[in-house]
Amino acid sequence: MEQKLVQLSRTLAYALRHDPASFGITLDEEGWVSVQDLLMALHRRSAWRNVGTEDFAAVIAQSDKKRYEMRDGKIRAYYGHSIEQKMQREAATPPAILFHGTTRQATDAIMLEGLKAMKRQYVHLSADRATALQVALRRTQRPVILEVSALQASEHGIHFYLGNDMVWLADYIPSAYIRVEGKH
Ligand code: HQG
Repeated sequence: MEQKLVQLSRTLAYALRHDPASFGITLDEEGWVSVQDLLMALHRRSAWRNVGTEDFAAVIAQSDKKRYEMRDGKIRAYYGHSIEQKMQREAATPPAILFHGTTRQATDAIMLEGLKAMKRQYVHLSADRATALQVALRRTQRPVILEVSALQASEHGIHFYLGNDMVWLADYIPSAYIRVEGKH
């Protein structure tokens, strides 16, 4: 993806996940904002004076991950939010196993106190091992993959939510449902 689109994707993350107020926009309860409002907000910044809907579409089409969704004149982030106002996500029954890629240090804490959302609104889980590995490699060269007994946790009352088709969300996962799967 060309550098300008990488920068735009980062800017969208700030606007749609972390700090919409600094762009003068407000997200609705599911994280949506109108494309027109977002464009007007970006046009006030010199770097994005000429940005258009087609650039959002290019970010979405060319990214390695499905981070943003645009439809019916609105745009939102699928996951990753850290703002105080908690985004309502659709609850869903998860598959038997979900994965979480992390560091060795975090694993020690996670096996004691469970998986926490930390700075984000939700714990992020991966639908497959390869995706979890990618997530972990952002932080460490020695990833640990955790296997989460998601369906069982869900049957015991832990809520799971849809992010995109590779990312699942949860409020908190107790360590009883987590197994250290493999060290790479
Ligand atoms: C760890 C990226 C200590 C957790 C990725 C993780 C993902 C604990 C870190 C998405 C803990 C939080 C989210 C505990 C959890 N004690 N550490 N009890 N519980 N942790 O970035 O899952 O590229 O908020 O293991 O690909 O790494 O931005 O979560 O290491 O999909 O689109 O605390 O963000 O997507 O880190 O990543 P994060 P994450 P994007």
